[in-house]
Amino acid sequence: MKFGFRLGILIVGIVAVALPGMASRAATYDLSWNAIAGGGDTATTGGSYALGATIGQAGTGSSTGGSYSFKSGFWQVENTTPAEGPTIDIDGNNIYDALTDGLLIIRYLFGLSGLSLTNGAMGPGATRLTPQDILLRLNNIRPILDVDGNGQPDALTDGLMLIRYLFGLRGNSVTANAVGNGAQRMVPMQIEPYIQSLMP
Ligand SMILES: [Ca+2]
Ligand SMILES: [Ca+2]
Repeated sequence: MKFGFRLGILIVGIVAVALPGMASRAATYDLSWNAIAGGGDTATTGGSYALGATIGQAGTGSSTGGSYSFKSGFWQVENTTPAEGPTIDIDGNNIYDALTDGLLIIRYLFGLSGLSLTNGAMGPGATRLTPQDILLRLNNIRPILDVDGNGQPDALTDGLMLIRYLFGLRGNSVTANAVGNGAQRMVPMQIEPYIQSLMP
């Protein structure tokens, strides 16, 4: 009898526990992806909730050809990674700056690598974050660092002119005692447009 009483309590307990669970299952939300024809919205908000809906997504994705890419679909996000083109934005923050990009270039041309290359020289919002990323970037653009065009990127000529220009100096203040032997670009009116072309 005592056992039966306890069993009865146990069954009641299970039912009591089960009922709320059944109720919550009835209110379960279906957040699986659905796509039907006729409209779409990337975000409908209410309170702290946001709901996205879309249609006709059969052809979403990225298509590339050569240096061009095309993104299809409502929710395709533009790639904000800076272009890998030949610029002197070394840390990839879309800013050209003497004490970050310029310093990285000078250190690189002096042969530094690792933290000796990057310490204290990464700008706010940098997208190339590791010494390896920075070194790869510099290796990739090394030929354009030959500002005077003598065939050799060099710290105390090309690097110096680059960092001077990035500091805002112009004219002879950029080129003084910084043009290498055999230079193809020697005077400010040749050097300045060249450096400016590396800062699109
Ligand atoms: Ca930069
Ligand atoms: Ca040079």
